[in-house]
Amino acid sequence: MPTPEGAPLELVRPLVQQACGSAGGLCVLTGAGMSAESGIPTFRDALTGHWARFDPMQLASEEGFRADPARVWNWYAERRNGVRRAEPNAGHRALGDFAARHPGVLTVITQNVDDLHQRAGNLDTLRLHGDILQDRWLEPCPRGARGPACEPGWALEGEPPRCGECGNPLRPGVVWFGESLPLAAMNAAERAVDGCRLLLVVGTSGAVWPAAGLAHRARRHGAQVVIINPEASEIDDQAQYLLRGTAAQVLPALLDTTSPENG
Ligand code: BV8
Repeated sequence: MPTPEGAPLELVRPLVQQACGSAGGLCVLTGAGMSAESGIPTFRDALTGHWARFDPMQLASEEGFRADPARVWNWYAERRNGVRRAEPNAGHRALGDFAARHPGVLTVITQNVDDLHQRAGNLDTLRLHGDILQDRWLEPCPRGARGPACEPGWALEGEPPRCGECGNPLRPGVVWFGESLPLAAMNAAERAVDGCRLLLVVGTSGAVWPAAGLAHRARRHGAQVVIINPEASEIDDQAQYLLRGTAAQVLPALLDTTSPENG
């Protein structure tokens, strides 16, 4: 497959083969572009139609939620329905199949809040920005101080649903801008890129930190970095190879040829 910019696949396939030779040899960092061919708009494209008037950073922030809880709740409700309707694409499936053929070799790290990697078989995907299908209370549950906290499922209907006892609203279980990432996932992601031989960066603009810094970190630890994206990204300078194609096109072509015996 010709890649107008950067190396043809033929130059990158041997790197995948080499990475198959060691535990944790291959890391994949994905962004919204990974799910675009599953019909989930990328973060920048998520603002279509009614939402085009809003700034994503504003909607995906505690400040934005407090300013207009119903508006933010409904934006997430629309995105959730999109995730439930979506199916993993050939890119997700190639990663799931690879993990099955090469146990212990692959670590998938995602910025995405959908569950398509898990549905494609990568159940141990490290989720840096949370899960859009999970809810949690905005404030810590006051009951929690002296006993079991209220279950999010007990919330009374509403936009957003609220605790019938104290009015505490539910919020989506995602990481909003200005909020720190889940420590366990971020530490595991850093350990994974420190120890890998090859990092594939798929479908991210590289604009959001600290996730984007994982490419720099992998490079600093001697890994080869390959970017798969039809467009230029803000971290192209970290890559030895740029593959100008889509996730569902390039990942099967890159991964489906690797077999356990030639690992
Ligand atoms: C934090 C969940 C600590 C919510 C998300 C350092 C420098 C500058 C800024 C900062 C910095 N450190 C921190 C910041 C601030 C901020 C940040 O990065 N701002 C940027 C935007 C300037 N970071 C934070 O706030 C982070 N937290 O730092 O905490 C802290 C805590 C307290 C006080 C101080 C510090 C939290 C960041 C996480 C925010 N939550 N998501 C939700 O989804 O609603 S981020 C969200 O946006 C997504 O999860 C994703 O990560 C990101 C979007 O980026 P991409 O995934 O790359 O998607 P995008 O649409 O941009 O691009 C799509 C790409 O795909 C394109 O390149 C396109 O060409 C390509 N593509 C399209 N189709 C395809 C394709 N590729 C392949 N195949 C295709 N078919």
